[in-house]
Amino acid sequence: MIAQVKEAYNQAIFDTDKNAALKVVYEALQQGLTPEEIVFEVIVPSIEFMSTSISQDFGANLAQHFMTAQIAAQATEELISKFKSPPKIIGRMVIGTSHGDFHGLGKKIVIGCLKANMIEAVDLGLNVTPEKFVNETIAHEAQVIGISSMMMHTANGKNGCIRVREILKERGLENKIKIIVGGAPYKYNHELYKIVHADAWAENGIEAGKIVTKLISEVRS
Ligand code: B12
Repeated sequence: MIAQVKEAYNQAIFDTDKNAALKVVYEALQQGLTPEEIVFEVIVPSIEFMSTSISQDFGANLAQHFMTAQIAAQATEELISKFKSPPKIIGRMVIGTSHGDFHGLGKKIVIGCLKANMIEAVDLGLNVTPEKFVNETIAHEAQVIGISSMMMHTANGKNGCIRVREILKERGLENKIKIIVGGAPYKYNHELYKIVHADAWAENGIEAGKIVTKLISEVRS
């Protein structure tokens, strides 16, 4: 049965049909699949599946990528409350776009993928100052700061990651909080994350889920 559920769910995602995808999830529950099975055997694999099989055409790609993450986030949130034993949330990350940057789509996708990886994501929104990144990380007791930048000057400018790193140093928080960056400029220059003094970068939401999991375990060890 799980194979049919997977197929129906992936088809709905491919059609960017959120209602159809959620209907598949609810029907699967009624047919006796557990919430755990649906999250870990249908929803999470579908994120991987879509990332490798969707069209290379930018417009279609964006819509499918976006919907995959949004539906995954919504369905996962609803199903988590039905888990037999509460799932282990492995850690927390605050995420926002850097100061001066109003490109928010990539960030939303990353948040969806983090949630499906049992990482709490606190969305700080757009145009976030370095001070706010650090203050909110402390307030939410997060282990990781995620900074999304879609323009070169918001990635390597002095109001972005570089300043966030300086503030962490000034406050003696360097070993307690890790920084991960992402967005178009980092795709063009894979070494840019080092230049802006981040700990890591990720090319997409799926990679972000894996790398943030690793960063959280480094902070906690
Ligand atoms: C859509 C778009 C817009 C929309 C944004 C809508 C919105 N609500 O987000 C609008 C129309 C508002 C816009 C405005 C502008 N834009 Co614009 N925009 C784009 C465009 C076409 C796509 C961006 C996008 O959404 N991509 C889709 C998402 C899914 O991909 P993504 O963001 O890369 O995210 C993925 C990864 O990068 C990664 N990721 C992203 N963030 C993070 C964060 C972390 C922590 C991690 C780990 C991973 C990660 O995971 C994501 C999911 O897989 C790009 C071109 C491009 N191809 O990138 C130009 C682009 C980014 N824009 C550009 C420009 C110049 C502008 C404007 C200045 C235009 C103008 N003259 O007004 C303004 C700037 C506004 C501002 N101050 O921010 C330039 C930047 C050039 C540069 N080198 O600096 C680009 C590259 C276009 C170009 N080739 O010239 N834009």
